Amino acid sequence: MSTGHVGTVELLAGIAGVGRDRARGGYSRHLATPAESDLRDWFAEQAGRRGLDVETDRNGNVWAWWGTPGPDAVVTGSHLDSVPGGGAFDGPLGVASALAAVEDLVARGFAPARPLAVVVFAEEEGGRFGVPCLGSRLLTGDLDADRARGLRDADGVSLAEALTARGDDPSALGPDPERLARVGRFVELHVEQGRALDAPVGIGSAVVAHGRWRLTFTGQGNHAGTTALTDRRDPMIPAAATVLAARRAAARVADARATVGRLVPNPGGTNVIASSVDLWLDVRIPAGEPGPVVEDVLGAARAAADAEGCTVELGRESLSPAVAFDDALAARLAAAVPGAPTLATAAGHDAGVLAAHAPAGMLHVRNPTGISHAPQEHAEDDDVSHGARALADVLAELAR
Ligand code: HGY
Ligand code: MN
Ligand code: MN
Repeated sequence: MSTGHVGTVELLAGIAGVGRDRARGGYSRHLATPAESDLRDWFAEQAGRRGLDVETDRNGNVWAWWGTPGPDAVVTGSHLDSVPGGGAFDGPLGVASALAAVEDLVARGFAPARPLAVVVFAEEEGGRFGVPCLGSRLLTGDLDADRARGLRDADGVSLAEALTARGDDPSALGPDPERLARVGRFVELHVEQGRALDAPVGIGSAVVAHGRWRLTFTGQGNHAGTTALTDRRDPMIPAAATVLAARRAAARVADARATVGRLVPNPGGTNVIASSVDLWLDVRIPAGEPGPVVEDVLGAARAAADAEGCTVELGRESLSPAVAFDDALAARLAAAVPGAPTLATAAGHDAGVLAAHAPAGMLHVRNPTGISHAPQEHAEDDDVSHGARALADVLAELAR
């Protein structure tokens, strides 16, 4: 057990140097990389210092138990991986706050009446293998293990190969109903990722429907100088049209968001007409489903591809239905955190995956910049400490 109370701010400072991305700025902390390995080691050490028993499940999620693992457990936690060039708080704030909350409860002399655990879910962002909430979806069975094993990163390395390289057994991936059955309630604390929260802490009410689609445009690779415009089948042209079509399609639906943040030409030479271009479409719909917006974008993509003599293929990488968090749990969170406003989020979370399997809820901590998935993501020390105390109060309420 640690001697002094190490709060969330200090815990986050302890990992501030892990996974920095000098090229992009911010952090790039992805599954089965040295940065993630360092973060898992950090978590195991900090959890052990607080008297928690640490175990890693078949899907690479790390669980730190206060008491014997068992049914009706109160579970909190988040993720430690990031998007490429991400901020310091998305994920780690929830994990560090959970560790600080446990220490706070110990300092208060609290003894949980039921098992309590802090969990770190693997690859929540899908930053390396493309499917968000990889660890929690494998745990719940919402992601097929064979499909997961075959996911490939930007270098063509499969998840199975990456796990094998770090000494894990990819054949173990798959649903873990016994472990999932232990989760009585799950509460995730997370930095707010927009401008919706003007109080230190808010209570999550919902996660909007969202999904990711991959479009592959294929044309004819050729020389940028010797190929006349009339002889070209340049896949970059319909790809560019699709980026603009995504914005137009979203603008036609109330509060919808459609984004192309990743576009990869092949082979990617400055003096080379691409032979193919992959782009990824991220769609978020506060009311309804992403389908109509995706169809709108696909129609524009197909027309632009035809006009350029190219083909286009669409593949869905992930689809997360809208989630409304458990009302009874939200009411208990509100009682434990008096005066906290409630807010929905257009960001996906492991809590959204767990919500279909056990009562789940969220606490959000104010982000004064309103920016996330970028180095400017921020939370003030006072709000961070306020969030950790609120989480401790919530855990005391749920585990009493
Ligand atoms: O993409 C998201 O909404 C989350 O940050 N994974
Ligand atoms: Mn994120
Ligand atoms: Mn997150």
